[in-house]
Amino acid sequence: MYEKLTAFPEDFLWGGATAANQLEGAYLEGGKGLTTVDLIPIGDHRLNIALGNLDSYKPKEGEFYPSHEAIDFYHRYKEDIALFAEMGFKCFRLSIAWARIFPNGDDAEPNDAGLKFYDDVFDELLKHNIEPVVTICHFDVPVHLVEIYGGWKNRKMIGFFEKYAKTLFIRYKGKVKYWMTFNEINMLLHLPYIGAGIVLQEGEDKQQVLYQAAHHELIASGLAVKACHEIIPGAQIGCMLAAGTVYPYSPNPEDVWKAMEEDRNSFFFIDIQSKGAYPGYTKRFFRENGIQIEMKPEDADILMQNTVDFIGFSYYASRCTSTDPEILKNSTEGNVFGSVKNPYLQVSEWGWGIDPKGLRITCNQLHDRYGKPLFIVENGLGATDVLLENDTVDDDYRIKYLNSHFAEMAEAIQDGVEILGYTSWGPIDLVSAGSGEMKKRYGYIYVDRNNDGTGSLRRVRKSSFHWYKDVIANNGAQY
Ligand code: BGP
Repeated sequence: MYEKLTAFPEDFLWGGATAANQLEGAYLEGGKGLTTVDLIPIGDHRLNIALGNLDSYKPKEGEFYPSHEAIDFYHRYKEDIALFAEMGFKCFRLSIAWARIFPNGDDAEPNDAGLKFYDDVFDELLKHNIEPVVTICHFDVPVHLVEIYGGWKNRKMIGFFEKYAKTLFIRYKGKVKYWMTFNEINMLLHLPYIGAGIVLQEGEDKQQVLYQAAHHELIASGLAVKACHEIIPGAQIGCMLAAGTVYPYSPNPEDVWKAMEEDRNSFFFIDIQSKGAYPGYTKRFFRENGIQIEMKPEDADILMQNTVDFIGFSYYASRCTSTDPEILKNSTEGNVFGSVKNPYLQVSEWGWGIDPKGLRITCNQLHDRYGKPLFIVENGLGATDVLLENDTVDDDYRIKYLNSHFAEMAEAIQDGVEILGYTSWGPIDLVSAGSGEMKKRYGYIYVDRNNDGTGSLRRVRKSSFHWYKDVIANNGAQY
C-alpha cells in the first residue's frame, strides 16, 4: 500500500517531539513561575501578541489561555510515556519550562519541585528505554525576565540562561545525552514575543532590536554548548532551525536570488552556531540597513570555540518566492513564513504546502552546508480529526503524509546524509503553537479536549498509532 522504506541505521532514534508549554499544563503548580506563553490566549489576539506588537501583555478577563492546562502531561506523564513505549519509541523530545526551574528567571537558587518533576519524567522514560532529547528553551521565557529586563533585548539574559543551562546539565548529566539550546532560533525574527520574550515599544527600530536579541541568544547558545561539553562528556548538543527550503517561483535569476536570500535569513543563525562566525552576507545586510550589533571582545571566541554537534531542525513545508508583484499576490501563510502558492503542491487544512521531496532537498542542503549529523526533530500534519463511535480515529491522511516523508528521508540517507533520528511533532495531540487551538492535531494519540478547554482529557489510539508502531518495529521497512 505504501512505499517500502529502507536504509535506516540500526540505532536510528525514532520518536516524537513536544514542548512544555503545549503539553504540561499545571502552569502554576510545583512552584512554577509565569512564562510568556501563559499570557497568550487563543484567538485572533494571539498572533498579535506572539508578534510582540502589543504594549500590554497582561492576561485579560474572559480570555482562554491554552497553556494553563494544556493536555495535563504534568499529572499524566506516566500514562503518556507508557503509550509512547507501546509504540516502541527510541527517544522522546521534550522541553524544560525555564520557569519551573527558575520561576523568575533571575532567582538565586533553582526550584526543587521543578527539578524533581523532570527527574521523574526522565526516570520514567529511561525505565522504558526511551532516550530523552531535551530542548532547553522552547518558546517560553519567565515573564519576570520580560518585565524587568525586556527579554532577550537585554544582554543580562545571557547570564541567566547560562546559569539555567548549567543547572540542567549538572542535575541531569546521568540521564540526558541529547540537548538543543533554542527551539527554532530563527523564529525570533518572525515571532519575537513567542520566540524571545520581546515586546516591541513604539519608536524602536525593529530590525536593530531583533538582531541584537539574536546576538544575545547566539552567545548564550555558545556558552551552553561549552558548559554541556564540560559537564557531560559524551553528550551531544545541537541547534534547532525552522527549516524548509525556499524555491524560486521561476528560473528568473532575480527570483533565484530572492529565494537564496530568504533561505539565508534563517541560515545565518545556523551558520554562526555551526561554523562559529557571522557570515559575510549578514555583515553586508547589517551595513546596508544601519544595524549595529553591540558585541563584547570575548564574543567572537565564544562563537568560534563552541559550535554545535548536530543540526536539529523542523520541517513541515517548503516555501516558494517570487519578485513578480502579481505572483506575490497569491501568497499563503506556511508555518508563519509567508509563501507564494506553489502550483505543484497540495496544502494542508491550514494552508501549509505538503512537500515530501522538499524534506530530501532540505536534508541534502543542510548536509552540504554544514557537514554535521542532522536530527529531524519536528515534522507532521496538523489536521482536524474525528473521533469515531468505535473509539478510534481513522487518520489515513496522516499516515500518507508521514509515509511519503519517511520515504524521502530514506532517500536522503542513501544520498549520504547522516541523520541521527526522527521525532514527529506532537505524537500525542497538544496545543498548537500558532493558533492555540486543540483542533489542529498531529498525534498518534487522540486527546479528548476541545478548543474551549472542555473534554475529559482521555487518551485514544488513532490508526496512525498502530502504523507508527510497525514503522519503528521494522526500523522503517514496514511494507
Ligand atoms: C513549530 C514549533 C512547535 C509546533 C509546530 C507546529 O514551529 O516549534 O512548537 O507547535 O511548529 O505548529 P502549530 O502548532 O502552529 O501547528
